[in-house]
Amino acid sequence: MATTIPIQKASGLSRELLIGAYRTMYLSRRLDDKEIQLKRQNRAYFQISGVGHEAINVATALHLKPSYDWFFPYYRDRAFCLQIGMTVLDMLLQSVGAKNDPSSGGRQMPSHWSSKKLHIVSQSSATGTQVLHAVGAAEASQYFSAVREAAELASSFHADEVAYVSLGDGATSEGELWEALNWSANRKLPVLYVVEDNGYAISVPVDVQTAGGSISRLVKDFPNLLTLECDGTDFVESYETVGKAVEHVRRRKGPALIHAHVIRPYSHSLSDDERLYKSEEVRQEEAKRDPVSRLLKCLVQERLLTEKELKDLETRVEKEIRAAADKALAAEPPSPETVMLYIYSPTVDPCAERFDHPPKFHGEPKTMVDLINACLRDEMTRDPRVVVFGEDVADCSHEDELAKVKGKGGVFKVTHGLQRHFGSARCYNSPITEAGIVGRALGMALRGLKPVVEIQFFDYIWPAMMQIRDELAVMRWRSDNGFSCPLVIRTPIGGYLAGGSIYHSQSGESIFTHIPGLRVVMPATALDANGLLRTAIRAADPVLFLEPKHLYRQTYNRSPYPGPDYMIPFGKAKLAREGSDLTIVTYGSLVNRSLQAAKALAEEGIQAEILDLRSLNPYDWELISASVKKTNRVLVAHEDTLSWGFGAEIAARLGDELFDFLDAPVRRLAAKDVYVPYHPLLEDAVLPQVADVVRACKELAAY
Ligand SMILES: Cc1ncc(C[n+]2csc(CCOP(=O)(O)OP(=O)(O)O)c2C)c(N)n1
Repeated sequence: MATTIPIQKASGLSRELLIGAYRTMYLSRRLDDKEIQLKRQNRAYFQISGVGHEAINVATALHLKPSYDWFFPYYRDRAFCLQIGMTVLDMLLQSVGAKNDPSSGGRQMPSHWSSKKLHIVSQSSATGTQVLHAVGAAEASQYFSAVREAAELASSFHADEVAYVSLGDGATSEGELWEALNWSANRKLPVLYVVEDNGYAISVPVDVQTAGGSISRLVKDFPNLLTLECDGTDFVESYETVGKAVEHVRRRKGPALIHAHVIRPYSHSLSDDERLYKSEEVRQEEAKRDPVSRLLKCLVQERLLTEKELKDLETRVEKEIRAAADKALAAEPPSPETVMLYIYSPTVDPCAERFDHPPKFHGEPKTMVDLINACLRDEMTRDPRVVVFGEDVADCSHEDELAKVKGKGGVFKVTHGLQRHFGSARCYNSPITEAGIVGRALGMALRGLKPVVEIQFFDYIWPAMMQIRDELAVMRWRSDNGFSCPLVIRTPIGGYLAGGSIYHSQSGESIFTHIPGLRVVMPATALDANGLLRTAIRAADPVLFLEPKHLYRQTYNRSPYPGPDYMIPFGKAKLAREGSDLTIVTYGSLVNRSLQAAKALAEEGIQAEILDLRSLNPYDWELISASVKKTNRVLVAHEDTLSWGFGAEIAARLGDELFDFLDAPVRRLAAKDVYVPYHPLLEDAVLPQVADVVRACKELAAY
């Protein structure tokens, strides 16, 4: 950037617009100062400022429409959110963590704004995750344009709407941005990216962060992406730049990225001291580019604002902030009893009776793959908002080839025929981007679509972990029930296939059952897979649907098609076998192994009762309790590794709540604490076998 700072020229913009913009910028600055004061007085608990970003913020907001476009701002976007319609009081209520903080009800740090009405989507603190949500929101827009019946059901859709997302220069290093740019450019999605480059990510300068020190230089050759660069401290230049970008996006020419050079004259947050890594010279250079004083200088020089008008404006701003601060400081704090509210939907309970719908069987027995596919077909037929995407899930991406081939439909063929039947808008392939699949699905779900996405193998879910743990599962809770993102992640899981080895055989469900806000289910039969998947799709919260791939095509777990309304409520285990001597609490691939073991045990006079949990979060404590009270001996058996596993949780609770009913210690049978190896002899040694179940039960019975 040039070191000499040109004076802004207000030509072409109305006086009203310029003074209005200045007012918001000044208000934003003074509000930051007020929050800093409150933090120093220990009346707020955190502060992060938008200082230095005000010009590009306000310029951008002036080109966008509240309650019409969609906004995914980051924590420096105070001036943006004020211009879009949030109030000073809204912001200060979050600073003090008030009960009536409209963004989060006292759950999130300040500067994590949310407004359902304005379409400001709740943000996390994770740098970069939000870009995928914006792409998903834009993908929803494209979907609504293509699938009219879905658009008719949308709560808000406009053919030229824009999804705005902003991020810092540091956040551009996150993989999510590259996944987002790749997909949004390829699909010409209506996303407006604004990179607010203040030269530092906490203490790391941009030339260390980014190859060549310029994000716009790196991305300028993305097809369909309009890349523009501006001095984001110059309001007029910013306003003109954003105007061009927004026009490109509204006209559906593709996404646009604005690289706006701004400053961060205050420390990163009040927990940081920038003097530790920025010299006095650097700080003085930055101060010269202060966007608020630059615009003021322009207004004064061009005689758009008299001294008196300026004084009035400043007085009104101070008054507004003081009045809001008084209210915020007097506001009621949140009550501790409410802390568990809105982890899940308060109105749709997937354990309720309405999700208990009997089967109407017809046809020959079908495999689990067939009945999952049948459920997807039924649900896509019932609701045009159900959309399926993932890696290889389509039959054939190139439609002109579709008639000439049989179609792929997933590496396990679970989604076979969906693209051919419902069209490429409703079932399509995604790049290999697990974070992208989940993050985009989240953005679509926010807009009322019901994505059912596939992660090709459970072993590869990990890039999506940030999206699952920090975004998907948390959205409803952190926005105090303002936003929700109900969707289904289907993924094949587990081993027993021989040859799957480390990267195609992993289990790991307990890592996900540990996440509040995420439902986790794992069927063991074709019928249960069909009924549970339907419940998952019709429920109102995110569901991780784990499909033991070893069970996909077994003959012993087949079932006739149960009809298009068959549903099994979550949290209801199945009594897979009745017995009186001990209880095996199990699920997934261990259900059939336990049944086989029970036959052998019966020959020795031991009657094992087997509970197939089916649903892991929530799980059926009632049935477990009833069974244990009857048999007084329990084995928890699962395919996942032993230590810190799902069985540990059940065993702990049994010890805690049913100790008096136990005649033996609770036993666990699980995989060894190691990875699944390639050679079948090694795999067998790691995963629990029928003989292991028999042995564990005999020991338990003999105790
Ligand atoms: C994924 C993630 N990693 C690390 C952090 C900690 N952190 C918070 S802000 C920040 C720097 C972000 O820099 P930049 O994107 O340039 O934005 P700026 O704060 O400079 O406006 C970091 C590393 C985080 N919040 N999220």
